[in-house]
Amino acid sequence: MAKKDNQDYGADSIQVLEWLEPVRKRPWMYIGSTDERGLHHLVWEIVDNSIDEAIAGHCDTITIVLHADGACSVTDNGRGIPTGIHSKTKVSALETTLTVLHAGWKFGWGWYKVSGGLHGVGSSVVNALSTKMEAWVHREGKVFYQQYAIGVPLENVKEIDTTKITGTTIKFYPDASIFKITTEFDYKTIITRLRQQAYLTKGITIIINDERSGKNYKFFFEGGIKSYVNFLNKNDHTIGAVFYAEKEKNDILVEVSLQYNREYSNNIIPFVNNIHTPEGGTHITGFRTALTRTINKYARDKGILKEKDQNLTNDDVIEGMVAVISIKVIDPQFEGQTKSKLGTAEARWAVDSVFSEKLMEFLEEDPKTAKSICEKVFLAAKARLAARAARDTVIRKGALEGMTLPGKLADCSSKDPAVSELYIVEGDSAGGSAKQGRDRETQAILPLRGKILNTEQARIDRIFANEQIKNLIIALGTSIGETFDASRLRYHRIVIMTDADVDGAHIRTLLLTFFFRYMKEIVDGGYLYIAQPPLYKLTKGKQSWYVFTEEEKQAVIDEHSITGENIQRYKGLGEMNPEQLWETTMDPQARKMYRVGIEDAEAADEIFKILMGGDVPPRKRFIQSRAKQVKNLDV
Ligand code: 0RA
Repeated sequence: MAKKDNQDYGADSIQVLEWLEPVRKRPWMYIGSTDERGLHHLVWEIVDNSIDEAIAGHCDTITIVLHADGACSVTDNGRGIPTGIHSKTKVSALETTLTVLHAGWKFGWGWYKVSGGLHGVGSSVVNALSTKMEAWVHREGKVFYQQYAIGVPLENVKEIDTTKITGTTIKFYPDASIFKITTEFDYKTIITRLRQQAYLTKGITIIINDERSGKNYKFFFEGGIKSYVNFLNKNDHTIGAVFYAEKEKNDILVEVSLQYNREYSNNIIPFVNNIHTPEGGTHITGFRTALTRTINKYARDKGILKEKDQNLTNDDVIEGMVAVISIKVIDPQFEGQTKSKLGTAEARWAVDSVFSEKLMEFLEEDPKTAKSICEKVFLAAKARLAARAARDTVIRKGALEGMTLPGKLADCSSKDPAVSELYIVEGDSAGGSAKQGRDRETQAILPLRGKILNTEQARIDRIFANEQIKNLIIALGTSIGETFDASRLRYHRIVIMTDADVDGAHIRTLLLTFFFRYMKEIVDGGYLYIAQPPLYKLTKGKQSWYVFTEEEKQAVIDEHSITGENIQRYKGLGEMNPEQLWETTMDPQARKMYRVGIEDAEAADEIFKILMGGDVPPRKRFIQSRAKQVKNLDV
């Protein structure tokens, strides 16, 4: 217990304020941003400390409460943050944790003390960005309590009660002057993240109570990442049993689970110390090489792959695979654009060794699954060879004709990709209006007739043979697949412009699927947009208004007392003349556009699969239950 009296806080506060100011002045340096994402980062920061306590084996239940007054609290049944005086800071360890920047790191608490996300800044930053924080620690038969305002303790740690349990509760109120966009926690965001964390920490129970809405959720997955693979595969026709292995090698704990399905895409999700690493890294390299080598070896040993046959490639063996790779490593090194790529060299060899050994055992012990997997990957290899031939034809054709641009394309005169825009327009008539209305210098128009191929269901060889897709690939200039080259992209703004009706939505989804599956770099690079044509034109005398939503329409009608006959509904882009199309949808000064991004690639993948996959019942269910959200996919 801190034995100081309250007067001492004068000196302490000054020390505290020294680091508080930079954190409050530049919060994004510590939590990435101050939008909704940054706000939720506060929750992850606090929850991750409890997860660390669970990974260390001292805690099995974590409860998150979203309070009606705007606070969030996180309770665990771990050992409780120590409350004794810390030798370095001369105040209690509890106070140190919550008021000294990077205290968790500096004092080396626990070797997995890295699950704190990629920022891993610690609880003190959450405290600094909260108007109020409170801590309760159950430990040594007592309940200790301390409260803080904007990172500064208001009093000493005090004993307020006796107790029979141990654990920690941290409650905080995000500061609205920092989180200007919103301070409201999103239930769904929190559920999604905590579900993932629950899968990654076998045997943990995570409870979320939303006192604002009365909703609550409880996660407990006995199987850990094996349950995760089952969950990810729930909408697909699976092939064979689920593989699962866990083993430690050279101080690196390796956990892998996988199962094949009948889809053509793969979904491989890697984690390091419970941190999602979308950019991959050494652990993924180890996984891929071990997978390819082991399956080739098995197929050769069993005589399925003949001497004359070529080896299966990595692409062949990952087609239709759902896998979760989770490793725990001391002091991981991260690299890459977003610091989400693992650089630790030892991880490659640990994953390779554990995974290849266990996978071979699995194939030997379950010959039925092994047979189904072999059939699946052989089919993939066959399709790859067919696709290569088809693609070579496309590329050769392009090359022979000097990369001749498709006749349907009305190109812009600028050759500078940075200012050039490609409008992909539904239908020839809207395409005609767009061609007339556009800015010829910077805007190119590619009309697409009818529905393009459903790329989720189609095999890659057939996709390349599709005329519409071929035109699009040639217009973009990047080529596709192994020869994809983002630096050859001819337009840095690619705008999907479809009607505001069901057919338009379908074509848009097809195009999005195509970009997600085959040109993900274009989405990741922020080059893909969706045009927003107006729904109505309202007129009164000489004045007119274009409105984009029903709400906007009502507001204008109310404000200007507009009558029925002065309301024009646009059913399709084709109904607008070139001037109107320019004014409302293409003029950079006036238009509305949404940039397509994948906040959550897995969620997008899921939606695409449900919407576009071969399995009808889940799609029907999805559309019926979430017709509203499907519309939001547009943004
Ligand atoms: C270091 C040492 C001990 C507990 C913790 C950290 C701890 C931290 C947090 C943060 C949230 N919940 C937590 N639970 C525990 C205790 C060491 C001991 O008792 O010997």
